[in-house]
Amino acid sequence: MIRFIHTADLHLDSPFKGLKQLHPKLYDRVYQSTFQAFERLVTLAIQEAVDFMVIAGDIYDGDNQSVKAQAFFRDQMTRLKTAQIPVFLSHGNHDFMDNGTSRLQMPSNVTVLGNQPETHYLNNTAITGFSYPKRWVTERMIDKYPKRANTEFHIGLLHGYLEGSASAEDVYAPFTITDLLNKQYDYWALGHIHKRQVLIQQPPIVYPGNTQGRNPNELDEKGAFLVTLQKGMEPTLTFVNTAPIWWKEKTISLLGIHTLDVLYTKIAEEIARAEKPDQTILLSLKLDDREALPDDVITRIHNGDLLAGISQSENVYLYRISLAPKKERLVFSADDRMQQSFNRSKEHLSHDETYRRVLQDLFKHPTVRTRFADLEQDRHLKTTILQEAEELLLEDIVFEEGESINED
Ligand SMILES: [Mn+2]
Repeated sequence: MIRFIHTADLHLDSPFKGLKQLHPKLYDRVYQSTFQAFERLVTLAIQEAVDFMVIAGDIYDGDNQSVKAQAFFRDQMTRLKTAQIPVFLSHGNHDFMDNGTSRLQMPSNVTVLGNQPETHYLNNTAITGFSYPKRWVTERMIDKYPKRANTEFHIGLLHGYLEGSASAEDVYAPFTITDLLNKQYDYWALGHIHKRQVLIQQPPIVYPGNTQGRNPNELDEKGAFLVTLQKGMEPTLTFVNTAPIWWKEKTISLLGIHTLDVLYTKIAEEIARAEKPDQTILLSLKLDDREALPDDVITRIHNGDLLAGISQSENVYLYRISLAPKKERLVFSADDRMQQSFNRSKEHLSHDETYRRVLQDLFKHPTVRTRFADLEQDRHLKTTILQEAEELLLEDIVFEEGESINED
């Protein structure tokens, strides 16, 4: 049996440039967050006495890694060394390997993978991976990975892009799930895409996501995986939240609210509700169903007066209040029949038969058929697709207040 930590995309010393307008005390907390997240993870590794740690790229945020970040990272590696925990790491597109003259030497428990896929051994485990020698590694590095070693376990480290995924990250060292499965390793420790995803359960193919969200678009819980592999047993993946700062977005309904006073109380309640132990929450509130709100209150939301006047709590900082478009009224008030035909189409599409027909290309795709056999039956997926389709359509046919629907 082996137990290890899989992490990636630490982005130490991210500058959080866009947040300089925050109160200095809060900005400092945000700035320290990438460091603190990793420190928490190292503490956990020591407490859990794991066998080793793997880091799949983007340890540092910048090309020229700050001395501060390197010194911090070395201190953390030394803590692991004292606890006799080896570390295998690769550099990614953000922190690719330069000629080494500007680097601090890591302690002896740390193995830095070279520029071509190479395999290292630790007791019964083989670990294969490579570091980026430059920012742009666009070739299919996966083709250079060896087949499974003759050890009890084989782990692949790969900082790269899953082909076909709709991620914002750039296409570096692309691969497909089939490529990975063909190598017959026991675990794929991926990095690069910041959204946490377990692509396959067995053998686990995993993006752990970054350890700390870096902007308001990185909303999911951030952390790393504690992994146990044992022959003949299901692998165990335990997600550990490491982020001291959590970007959150919440939509609240204002049905029936028509005074500033009630609205203010409602927002204060949401702030109190968002409190979490050991975390600072950066909260964005989206107000839906605001039809009953009078115009003067709307104006105070638009011009920032309300946000500026909210009393912030110690651990929850509300940084944005936005209004959802008044879609239903705006779009359909002009024409009743439009609403009716929209609803009819929606209902039509939600029939199982129609839904399957529309999506048959996806469901019949060979990769989908073999890897996600139940996709067609997945009710949750269907609900999500229908909801998102509706939102996208409404988004497109909405028009601004005061604008005429019959443009001529
Ligand atoms: Mn990254």
